[in-house]
Amino acid sequence: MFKKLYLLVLVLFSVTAFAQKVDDPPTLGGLTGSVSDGAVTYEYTAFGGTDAAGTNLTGASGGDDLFESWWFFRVSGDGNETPFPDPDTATYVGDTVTLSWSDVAGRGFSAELVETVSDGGGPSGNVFSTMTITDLGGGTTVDIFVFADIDLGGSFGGDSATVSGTDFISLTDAGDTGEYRAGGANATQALAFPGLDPILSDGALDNLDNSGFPFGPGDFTGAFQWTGLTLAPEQGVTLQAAIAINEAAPVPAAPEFTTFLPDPPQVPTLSTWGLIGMALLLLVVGSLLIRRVQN
Ligand SMILES: [Ca+2]
Ligand SMILES: [Ca+2]
Ligand SMILES: [Ca+2]
Repeated sequence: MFKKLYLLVLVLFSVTAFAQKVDDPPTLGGLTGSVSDGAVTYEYTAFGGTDAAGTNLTGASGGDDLFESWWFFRVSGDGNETPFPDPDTATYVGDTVTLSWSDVAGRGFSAELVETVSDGGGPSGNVFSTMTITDLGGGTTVDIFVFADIDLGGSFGGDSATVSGTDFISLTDAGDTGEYRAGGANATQALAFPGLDPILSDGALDNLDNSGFPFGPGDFTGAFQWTGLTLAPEQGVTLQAAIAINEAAPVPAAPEFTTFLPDPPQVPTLSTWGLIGMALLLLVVGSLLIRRVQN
């Protein structure tokens, strides 16, 4: 009897322990991940550390339209551009990925990149990126670059590109079309793979020079540059970019600076009122003394 009871308890305990183990959520490894809307998925497969991140965009054409993409900066006075380091945090919720940096490479500004994937059906789709950079107190003047190695239709070859102004690239490959836009960017460039990633990751100073158009057909890489973004202490600026496949890209806004307000005026404190009171008292006493002298 006791033996049976003991076995029953043992079995129940084992089942409970097993259920606990199965119910535990899987541990998410590292900072990579993916987000989806309908059939379209956007994924960070690897953060580059010293160059662009590995990214995929699938479901908007017959294949993976994106090989790599990333953001780079050059603080005024630097001798080269620097890739944003691996983010401090990365969250993947529904159709939106958010990457954040509390102090980008220790350079005195924070950053948050919010990217949303959208399924346009057909197939078609886009990734819309909003990067906000905020000075941490010392003031910052910086150039920001955004880069993408787009492989339209899932093939790295066969891509042709033209440019409109300095912030709107149009791509074609057979039956597929693409748009790569960066709101209000001051310069752009196209260059065949390995293309602009090594140029923005090396030790030399480079400015995009609007060259490379019309591009291809070939293995397209492209980038945009916002020049001389000047932030007062604790001021921020928001930059937007979009990659669209087989549909028009949502229009990214030009750089938008947060309204910079100096510290609000202080309400007079007790000591201020005290000083005012003392001044009034001195005025009264002074006038009384003058009167006495005159009398
Ligand atoms: Ca292609
Ligand atoms: Ca460079
Ligand atoms: Ca390419």
